[in-house]
Amino acid sequence: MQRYPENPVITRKDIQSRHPALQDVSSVFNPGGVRHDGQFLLLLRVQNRGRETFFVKAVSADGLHFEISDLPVQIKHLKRCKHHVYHIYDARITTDKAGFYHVICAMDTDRGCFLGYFRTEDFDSLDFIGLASEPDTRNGVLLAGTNLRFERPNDHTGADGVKTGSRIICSKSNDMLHWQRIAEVFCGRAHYWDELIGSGPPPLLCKAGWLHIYHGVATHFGSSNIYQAGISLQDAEEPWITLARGRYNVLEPRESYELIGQVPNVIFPSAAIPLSDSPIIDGDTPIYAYYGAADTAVALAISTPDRLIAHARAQA
Ligand code: BMA
Repeated sequence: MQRYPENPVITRKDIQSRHPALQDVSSVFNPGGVRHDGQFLLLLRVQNRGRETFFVKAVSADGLHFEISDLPVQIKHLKRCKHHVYHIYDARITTDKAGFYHVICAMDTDRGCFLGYFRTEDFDSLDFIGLASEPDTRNGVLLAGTNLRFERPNDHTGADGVKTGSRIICSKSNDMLHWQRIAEVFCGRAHYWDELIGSGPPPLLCKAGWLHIYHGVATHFGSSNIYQAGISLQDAEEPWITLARGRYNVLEPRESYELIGQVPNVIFPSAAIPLSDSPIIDGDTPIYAYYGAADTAVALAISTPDRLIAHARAQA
């Protein structure tokens, strides 16, 4: 993946809002993203100095220069959630043929972290449809056009007490709310770059299969975990089958905006927008991958399915 030389593409200084809670914010990171009306659209995770979380919409014609809304995205019908909600964050977005968008977010509640399911047509507001996972689940990504998703149970507790996970699971649903886990996709590889794992952006269907960008965490360094991005290729028909998985990461923290910030050493890919509206993406189509850098800013790296899949297949 090639970093955009003028990274980061969005920083806290770009959040100029009319909303009283969004003055002089602390950070903007881990965006969801999709093509919308021929433009790049990002749903930014913005945190203020109260460490409260908001979504803010950003749109761009070229994927490099964004126009950012001056009001946060409204969350509608949140009363449908019976638990007390602290934070809604890390949106993953897919398009629907019916003309609306599916948005799956992590939701921190007084009963644990769930996946929440939202719908929208315009990203000015998100309709909360319901909690859509077992407790302690994050990184839910739909495989567009199927009734499948990947999710990551938080069944691993780190030395710092933080719940995380080392297995990506494929699950199935007929109503988007009730999901049945059907197969394990793959596990973390102890001692290497991807000990803990979670899906990044929703996988993209290419001729060779589903191109899956995921994050891997190396935990065996004394003072800090290292979050990196890597690639796997999943079978087009049975996406829980892994056809190839990169031995190396494709993006690791090296630049100062990735090394220094609220959480140092973090690359957290969360949106991958192809420069194509085709349901099956050609191998040479540019893919714009947006990621949270050090939980502080939004950065961009660009590649193509051919290059990423070649990386996943190369084992030496
Ligand atoms: C993960 C999530 C992400 C965050 C990342 C790095 O567990 O909490 O939202 O970006 O850690 O801190």
